[in-house]
Amino acid sequence: MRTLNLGILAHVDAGKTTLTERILFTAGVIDHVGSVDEGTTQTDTLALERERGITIRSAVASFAIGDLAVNLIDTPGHPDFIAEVERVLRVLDGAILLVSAVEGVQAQTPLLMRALQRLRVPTLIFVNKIDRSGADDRQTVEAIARRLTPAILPMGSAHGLGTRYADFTPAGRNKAGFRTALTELLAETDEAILAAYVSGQGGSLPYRRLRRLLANQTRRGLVHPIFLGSAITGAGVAELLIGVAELLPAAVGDPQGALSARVFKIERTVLGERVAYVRVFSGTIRTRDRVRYDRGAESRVTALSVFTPQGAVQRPSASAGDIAKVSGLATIQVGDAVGDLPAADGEHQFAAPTLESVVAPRHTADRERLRAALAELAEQDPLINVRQDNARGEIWVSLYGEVQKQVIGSTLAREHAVEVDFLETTTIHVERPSGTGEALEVLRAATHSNVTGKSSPHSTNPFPATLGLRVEPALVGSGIELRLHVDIRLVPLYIYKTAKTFVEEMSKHVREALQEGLFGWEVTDAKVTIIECGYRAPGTRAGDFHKLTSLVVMQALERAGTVVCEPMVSIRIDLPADAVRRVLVLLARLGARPQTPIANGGLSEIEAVLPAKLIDDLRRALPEVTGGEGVLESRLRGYEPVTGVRPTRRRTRPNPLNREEYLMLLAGR
Ligand SMILES: Nc1nc2c(ncn2[C@@H]2O[C@H](COP(=O)(O)OP(=O)(O)OP(=O)(O)O)[C@@H](O)[C@H]2O)c(=O)[nH]1
Ligand SMILES: [Mg+2]
Repeated sequence: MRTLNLGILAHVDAGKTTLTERILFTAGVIDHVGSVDEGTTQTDTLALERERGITIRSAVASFAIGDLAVNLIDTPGHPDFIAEVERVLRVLDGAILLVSAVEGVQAQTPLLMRALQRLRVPTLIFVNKIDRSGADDRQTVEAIARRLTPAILPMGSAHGLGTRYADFTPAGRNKAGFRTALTELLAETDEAILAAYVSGQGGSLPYRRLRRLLANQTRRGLVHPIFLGSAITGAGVAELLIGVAELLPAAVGDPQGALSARVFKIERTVLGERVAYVRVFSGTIRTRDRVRYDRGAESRVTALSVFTPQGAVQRPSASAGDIAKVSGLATIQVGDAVGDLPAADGEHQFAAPTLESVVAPRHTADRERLRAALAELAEQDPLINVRQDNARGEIWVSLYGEVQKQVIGSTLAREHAVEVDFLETTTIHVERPSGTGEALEVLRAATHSNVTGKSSPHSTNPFPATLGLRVEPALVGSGIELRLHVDIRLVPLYIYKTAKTFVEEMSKHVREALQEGLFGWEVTDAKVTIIECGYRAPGTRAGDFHKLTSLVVMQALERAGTVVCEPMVSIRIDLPADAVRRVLVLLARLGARPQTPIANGGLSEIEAVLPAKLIDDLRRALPEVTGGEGVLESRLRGYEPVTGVRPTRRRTRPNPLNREEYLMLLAGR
């Protein structure tokens, strides 16, 4: 049996969970359709999801279409849970992107589409809610063409829109308009079709060949067939499923090959045991196998269940294409690669959280339990980036927004019995080097050993190693890169074996030290070069290079100087033309940089850039100046230097720039 791992993605409330439920019903997996509003669906199973009527965690449900087994992954649409979508994106063979026929393309929709396109995930579009009043198929399809991709093809037509009789009729070979649209779309990317089309022979191309080519190009992520329907009434859903089977690719991968798999979700059982949701790309994973995963870890699989239309069923093994729940991998984390898969490249499809907050237990006696509970939440969602300020006894977490904060609060209370308060939520800034700086710590001269590199009798360097680093600005978005610029003979190969391992280890130390820059913010977009190196063999140990790195890199950074940057958002406001002036005045007052408004009939569109911290002010002020008609969309654009006072963040660890104190603390440990 072939398998397809299929994600459902959309802006919040577009109907993903409802469609999942309807698909399971249509495919015969359930004989009663649950409802989001009543909290009875197959995939919104957390108590919090059921109460709030929103999806928080991704969930898997399986069904079969003929000989095709489909694992459906329902994802959250709320922007606070975008990290969950990111993890799912890496394990998909195909996707359905939902767009509501009433609300149209919404803020998250283009973001999701771009991510799907970047990762070349073959994607069908489903225009949902055609039964709801206000549904408009023409406008929705036009918005998709304009804002998502022009490479689309409606696979039929909707009628009875806005009523519960709304339905979808698929187009076939005899529908002249469809055939022409299909030929034109394929001609965009297929030479032979293009040639036939321009010579006027397009009409004589066999229909079956066109359909085959359509499937081909959809599987390559080049075109996006559109289906229309209603998850509530079921209209168009059977046709969508036929489309899934015809147009999306099944998983490829050799069950006999080397094991490679990825974890996209982690759960804990009631007994506290970690369960990893694993997508197998190649090979087979078996109970009692020892498997390797990231951070050099290896554990034995103690139990395993595979997703099937009957639910997750206990099995001795899972093979290429399967999604399995795997127990026994004690230190596994979400996102980990298992077996031969290269570790995640660290490249993110969506922006990281821009807020952070102190979490405090309501009862001081709960402090330890809170730490443990947050560590558990972090293994499911590392982006919350739990940081501890030991000196002050504070714990910080990074957040996307208010809803995520509430969800973390409720989860801690319910699942861990810890009541917490979130104190002062603030914007996360970053620091970038503003110039170039170098620093050097030289190994103290010793008489009887074998010394490479520089040494000096006057050095106050407490560690038996020499290290010189240069810090300089790098391209925006490039992160931190470490290079080696010394003679290979100066590299302590007796500790690190190869220069590559040395650079990898030093890279970790540099990143760790740059977690807190001159103003306390994480340093990014920096190029760091090792310009001096030396050791005393034997005697110098890996730990010496580790400790020395913080000292040297911070000195170099101090000489380079840094700029503090804040998150900026790009916004787009759709508004009545007569409100344009008032909105421009409002934007100017907020210090936004607007572009020239674009008029479009009686409507206008303004795009602008402004600091993320002002988006709530804008959202609050907009209804008044647009008579309630303004529609605001925003997305994180990147970080830009702050103007005025540079905000600082309290350090949570000793500052290597206070040399005495830093060394005393190290010695004390
Ligand atoms: N009329 C109508 N309502 C729908 C349809 N699909 C979903 N809804 C309603 O829209 C609301 C949101 O549906 P969900 O299925 O929870 O949407 P979702 O995309 O899963 O939402 P999140 O997971 O929170 O992002 C619910 O009240 C559904 O009943 C539809 O086709 N027609
Ligand atoms: Mg949902």
